[in-house]
Amino acid sequence: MSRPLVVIPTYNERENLADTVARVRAAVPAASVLVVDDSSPDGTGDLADQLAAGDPAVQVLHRTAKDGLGAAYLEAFAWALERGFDPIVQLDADGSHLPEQLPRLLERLEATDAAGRADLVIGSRWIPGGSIENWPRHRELLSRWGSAYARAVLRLDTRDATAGYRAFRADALRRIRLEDVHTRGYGFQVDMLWHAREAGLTVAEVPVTFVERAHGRSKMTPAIVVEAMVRVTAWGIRSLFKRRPRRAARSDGSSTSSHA
Ligand SMILES: Nc1nc2c(ncn2[C@@H]2O[C@H](COP(=O)(O)OP(=O)(O)OP(=O)(O)O)[C@@H](O)[C@H]2O)c(=O)[nH]1
Ligand SMILES: [Mg+2]
Repeated sequence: MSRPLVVIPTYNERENLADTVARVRAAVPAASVLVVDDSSPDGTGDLADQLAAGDPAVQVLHRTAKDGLGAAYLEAFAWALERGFDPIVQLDADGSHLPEQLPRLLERLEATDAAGRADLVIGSRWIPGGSIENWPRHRELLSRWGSAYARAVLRLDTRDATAGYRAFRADALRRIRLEDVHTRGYGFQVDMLWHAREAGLTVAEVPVTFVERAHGRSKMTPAIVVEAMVRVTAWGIRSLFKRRPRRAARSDGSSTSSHA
């Protein structure tokens, strides 16, 4: 893991992008940055091109239309894997994920000591030491409730199941069936976690401070929340059927149980 790539998806983040990219480069100078812009009307894509022109470690993927966070990340993952980057980090452009805390995620990903090897490290708000700053109460409740619901329905161990600050080993991303990840909005984070579990990956959490954006607007919409809820519920129902033990008759009259 010697070629870290930080993927920053953007939609109308002109006021935030330059600061976020500069802070990532300062926090982890070895890390390259890939900005994935969905043709932001505010010119974020042009700004990203200017940043790339001034720093060979910054590159830009321009997408033709706003197609959701999940679709942007999937294209970026394919791009990164093709080019041999490892590890691959997800980080919001809006300042909510502190670049200064990135070494914390990367160190945990590299640890092979008593803490155990992790395939995916999540920057978590909801474990001891994690926190939020200036987040409206309704957003905190939505996030906590969303995490609790996903944890219960999908039987996940992760405390912050909707967190978007993540670092993946490249080989772990290759083991996930990315072609089966279809969630466009923020449910993408849960979708990836669900597929990571299905792939047998080890997930670790480290505490982070999540800071409410100072500039620009959230892209969160009721449709995105509904998409996540409907999908999590459907996966939960599907997994109930999948996990039911199947009885297979043997010729000696006994039977075995297996889990799909
Ligand atoms: N490329 C791309 N990026 C997106 C899209 N939607 C959101 N983003 C980016 O994804 C990151 C997270 O989006 P935010 O709007 O901050 O969503 P959030 O952090 O869940 O919500 P807030 O707490 O309200 O900010 C930001 O960097 C956005 O610019 C999209 O459709 N395409
Ligand atoms: Mg945000």
